Amino acid sequence: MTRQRILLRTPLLISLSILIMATADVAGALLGPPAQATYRRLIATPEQQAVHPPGHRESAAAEQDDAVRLRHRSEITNPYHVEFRDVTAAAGIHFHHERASSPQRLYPETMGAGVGWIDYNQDGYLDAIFVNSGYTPHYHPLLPPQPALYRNNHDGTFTDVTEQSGIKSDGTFFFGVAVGDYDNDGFPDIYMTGYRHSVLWHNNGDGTFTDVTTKAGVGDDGNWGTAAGWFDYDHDGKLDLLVTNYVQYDVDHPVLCGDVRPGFTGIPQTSAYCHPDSFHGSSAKLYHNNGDGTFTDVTEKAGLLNTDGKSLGVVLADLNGDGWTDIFIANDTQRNFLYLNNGDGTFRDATYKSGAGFSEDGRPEAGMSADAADVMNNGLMYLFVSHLDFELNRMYRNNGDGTFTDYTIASGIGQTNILRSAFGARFFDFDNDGWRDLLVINGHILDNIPMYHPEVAYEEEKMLYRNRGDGNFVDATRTEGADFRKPRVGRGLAVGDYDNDGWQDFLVSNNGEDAQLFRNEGGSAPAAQGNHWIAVRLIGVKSNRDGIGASLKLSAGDFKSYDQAKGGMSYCSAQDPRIYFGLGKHEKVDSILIHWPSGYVQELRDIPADVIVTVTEGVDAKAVKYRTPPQR
Ligand SMILES: [Ca+2]
Ligand SMILES: [Ca+2]
Ligand SMILES: [Ca+2]
Ligand SMILES: [Ca+2]
Repeated sequence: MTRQRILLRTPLLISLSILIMATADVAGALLGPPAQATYRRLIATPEQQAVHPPGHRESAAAEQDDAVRLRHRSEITNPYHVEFRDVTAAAGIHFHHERASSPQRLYPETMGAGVGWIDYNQDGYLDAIFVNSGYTPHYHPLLPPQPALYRNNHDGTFTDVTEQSGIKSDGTFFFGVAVGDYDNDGFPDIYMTGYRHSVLWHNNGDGTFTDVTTKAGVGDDGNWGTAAGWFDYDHDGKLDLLVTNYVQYDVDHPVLCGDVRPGFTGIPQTSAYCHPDSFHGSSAKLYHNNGDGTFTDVTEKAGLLNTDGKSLGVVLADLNGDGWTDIFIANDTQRNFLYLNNGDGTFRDATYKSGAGFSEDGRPEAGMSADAADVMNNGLMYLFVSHLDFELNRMYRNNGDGTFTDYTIASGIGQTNILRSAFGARFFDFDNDGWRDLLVINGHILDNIPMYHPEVAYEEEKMLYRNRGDGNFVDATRTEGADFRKPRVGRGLAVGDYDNDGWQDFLVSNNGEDAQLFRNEGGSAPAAQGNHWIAVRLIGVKSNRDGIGASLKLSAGDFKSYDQAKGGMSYCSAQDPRIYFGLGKHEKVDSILIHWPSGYVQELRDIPADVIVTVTEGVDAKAVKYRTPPQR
C-alpha cells in the first residue's frame, strides 16, 4: 500500500463564534437555583472550604483534624480545586434505571446498564442516551422499561425527546450503547446491546431513528450482548462493529445461586446473583460493514472466534503503534483478550505474549471495563481494567514493544479500591493540567452483599485519581463534595463535555437507581482557570466519517501529548467522540499532527488554546470558542 503523505500547512482558518451571549444574570437563570448555590459556594477560599468538609462530623476536634488532613491532601491530590457537581436535577434529567428485580435473582437484573453521549442532531452539543432493562419471566409490566434520549438545550438543560425520536423498547433487556456513523451520512447512529437481541438504530437526520437491525444483520441474536464499539479495522472507510458477549445464560431455565452459611440458617434471603463460573462463555462478534446498509459476520474469518469470552468491556485502539486499530477486551473471571490487527483483515491473539491478560501474579480477574490512554505523554497507550471487590483494579504499562507490565502498584492506585466493585472507568484530564487522570465508578453485584461480607456495601463511592504528572496517581476522592461521594450502585460511565467549556463532565448509569450527570466545575475554580485545553472533532472524508482510528500528536512548546480516536471504552458506554487535551499553562498549541486511518497526514499549526477545532480530512480546520456562562 502506498501511504499518501500530504502535509496541510496552510494557515488554520479560525472562525470564532460566540454561541451563547449570556450575562451573569442570564446564566444564573438558565442554570437554576442549584447553580446559584454553586457560585456562592465557590466564593469561599480554599481554606474556608477545607474547614467545612462535606459530610457529618461528630466533634469539632475531629472536624479540625480532618480539615488539616484534607488541606494537606488537597494540595497534592486536587491543587486546582476542581469539583464535580451533581447537576442531574438542574439539567432536567430524570432517567431511572429499572432493575427488574425478582426473588429469583436472575443474573441480568444486576448487570445493567451503560450510558452514552451522542450529538444526534449535529448541533455541536452532546445529547444523552440511556439504555434500560426489559422483560424477564418474573418481571413483565404492561409497558416495558424504556431507553431515553435527551436533547441538549445549550443552556445546561436537556429535554427528553425519546418519544419523537422513535427509540423505544418492546421489552428487550438492554445493557450497552455504542455510537458511530456507520453509513457516513453525517449523523451518528446507535447500537444497543441486549440480552438475546441487540438493535441498530439508524439516525434519519431529522431527529428520528429507525430500527434497521434485520436488514443490517447485526442482531447478535441468542447472545447476551454487553460492550460494543465501532472501528474501521480494515481501513476501507466504513465503520465495522465489534460486539462483545457475556455468559451463556438461560433466563427461562435459570441456575439458582446462593448459599446458606453457618449462622445464617433461618434467614429467608439466601439466594444470590450467580458467579460467572456457573456458565459457559461466548465469543465476541465482528460485523464487517458492506457499505450498503448490511453487515457480514466475519468473526471466524478474522480469527476472533473465542468462546472463552465472558466480556463486559472493550477498547478499540492502536496499542502497538503500527497504525492499525487493535482490540482489547475485559472478561469476567477469564483472561483479558488482546487481539492485534494484522492489517489484512485478520487479528492475532497476543494476550499471553503481551502480559496484558492477567494480573501480576498470573490470575484472571473480574474484568468489568476497559480503557486505554497515554498517561505518561510518551505516545504509549496504557491500559486500565476495573475489577470486583477483593481484587485490584489493574493498570498496565505499555512497554512500546508489544508487551505490557502490570503497573497497578507502581501507579499508586494499588489497593485503594479493594473493598469496592468497579464498573465504568475512564482516563481523562479532569483538571486540564496536561496529564490524564482516572475516574472509577463503583457498585456491588450482590444486593445482599453485607450478609456475606459485612465490611462491603451494595452502594459504593466513586473514586477519582489525579495523575501527578509522572504517571503516578493519587487518590483525590476525598477532595470532592458530598454529591460525588454519595454511594450508588454504579455501572456505566460516559465522559463528555456537554457544555463545551473545555472541562470534561460525565454521566453515570446506576443499577435500579436514577442516572447522574456531573458537571466539571473546573472553569469556575480560580486555581484551575490558568489551565488551558483544546478539543478536536474529526470529520473523515476518505476515512470513516467519525475518524475512528486516527492518531493525534500535539505539541505546545516542550509539552507533547498523544491520543487516538478510539472505540468502545468504559463499561457498555459511549463516550464524547471529540478528543480533549489539557494544556496546563500553555496558551497556544504549536501543532497537531493527525494520522487519519486512510493514511492521509494532516498538520494544524498555531492554534489558540480553549477552542474546539473541527478538522475535515484533507480540507480544512475550523476553531470555535464557546462562550460559557460567566463564573464568579
Ligand atoms: Ca449515520
Ligand atoms: Ca471497514
Ligand atoms: Ca490531570
Ligand atoms: Ca464541561
